[in-house]
Amino acid sequence: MLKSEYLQRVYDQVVARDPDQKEFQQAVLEVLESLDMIVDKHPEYEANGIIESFVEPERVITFRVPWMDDKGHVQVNRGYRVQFNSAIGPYKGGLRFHPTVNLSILKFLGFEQILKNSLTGLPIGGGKGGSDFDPKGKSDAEVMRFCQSFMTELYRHIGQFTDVPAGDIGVGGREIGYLFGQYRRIRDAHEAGVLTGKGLTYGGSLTRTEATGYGLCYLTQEMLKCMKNDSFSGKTVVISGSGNVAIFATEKATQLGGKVVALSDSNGYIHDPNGIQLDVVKDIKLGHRGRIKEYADRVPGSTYTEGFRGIWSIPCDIALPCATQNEIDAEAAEHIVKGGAIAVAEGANMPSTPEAIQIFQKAGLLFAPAKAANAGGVATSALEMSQNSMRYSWTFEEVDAKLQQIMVNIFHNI
Ligand code: NDP
Ligand code: 2IT
Repeated sequence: MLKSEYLQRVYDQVVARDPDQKEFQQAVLEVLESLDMIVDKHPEYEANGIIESFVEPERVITFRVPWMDDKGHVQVNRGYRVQFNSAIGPYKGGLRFHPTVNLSILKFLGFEQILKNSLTGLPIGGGKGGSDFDPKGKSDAEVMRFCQSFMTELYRHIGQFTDVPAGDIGVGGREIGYLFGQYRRIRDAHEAGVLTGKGLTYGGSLTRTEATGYGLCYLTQEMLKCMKNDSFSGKTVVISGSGNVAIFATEKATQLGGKVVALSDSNGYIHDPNGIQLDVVKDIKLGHRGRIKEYADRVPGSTYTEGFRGIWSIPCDIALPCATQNEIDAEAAEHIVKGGAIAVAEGANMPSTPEAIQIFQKAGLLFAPAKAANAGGVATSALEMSQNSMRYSWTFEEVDAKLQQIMVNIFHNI
């Protein structure tokens, strides 16, 4: 129960309107619980219906995405764009291609994106989109045909001043390339600022690929320094996932002196007590889109265990969940606390359940929530938009320095 009768009424309406949207309800409740501490001092919120507006997307678009597979069969997926809030800039947020995608997931992501984007200090509103299309096991040609069909519907709703999508789970450089190519053909214009995460040869920004994982470590580093006069140096780090965020979090945590001992995918996790060899992981994941299991076959002394939740039973000093929502439940959180961790920082969006967060807070761990900790990706997307507007490219070092400063600022703001 919320203390504020106003906030409780807003929350009850969210639940009544969309009773099946559990992830969205979870994300809204988290924010309303924070607002509960201050809302009484702001009668103007209720007087102007501010919170009611805040929890309702400005626009939700759903569309059919037919595409032809390699056998010549027509497949039909569902596409979405949730344009949540454009108060401070064009809608900005990634596209997720994963079979679990539905409106509840995309509304929770779009809702969190509003706050995350505003924390970056850059002029970007919040949105999210995607499809229940599963890129796993599809050929490049199938992914291309899917992306072209997806953009054939999406193009009319986006634009550099309207809505600027990017990547998320299942959407990386390959997909953004196919999407951008189709947008350019339809519009007959090279409007680079319509998508971010682009390739470097056609308007992408250096450091965007690394930005979410690097930014997560920059914020964690500042948190360790300011709250515990400590650092990554000599710390054992467990990172879940083995995609874009996890790989570059591993790279930066290692550069900062940490030892990353575990990574995972949706099937299971690897444990390498000697420290993960990132060149092997990159070869598996970025080289041929393989499974993380392969690492244990290639690196002596490492092991693979089926089931992705088990990764949290490995003792660590710093836990960086970088896979997906609700991956850390109460049981996993208990393991993290018992393992002696001092900090948890969320690279994924909403990876900790409410019960897990309570356990971290009770145990006195440092906890950096996703809206702050993983904002480096979208912040660098906004820097990509700046460069596109200027028709200019900054060096890796210039973008990286701006990213570091943004993450330090975010830490001090929260
Ligand atoms: P990728 O698609 O590159 O990698 C996702 C990783 O998470 C894979 O290892 C995947 O395993 C695993 N994973 C995905 N879904 C599940 C699931 N349901 N259960 C268990 N494991 C799963 O995505 P990203 O690295 O880009 O995204 C990871 C997280 O970070 C997401 O929460 C995303 O929203 C968030 N994020 C991403 C940003 C970005 O810039 N890319 C920015 C900010 C946040 P498998 O290969 O088996 O599916
Ligand atoms: O969750 C996120 O912040 C992202 N997937 C990145 C969004 C973006 O527009 O760069």
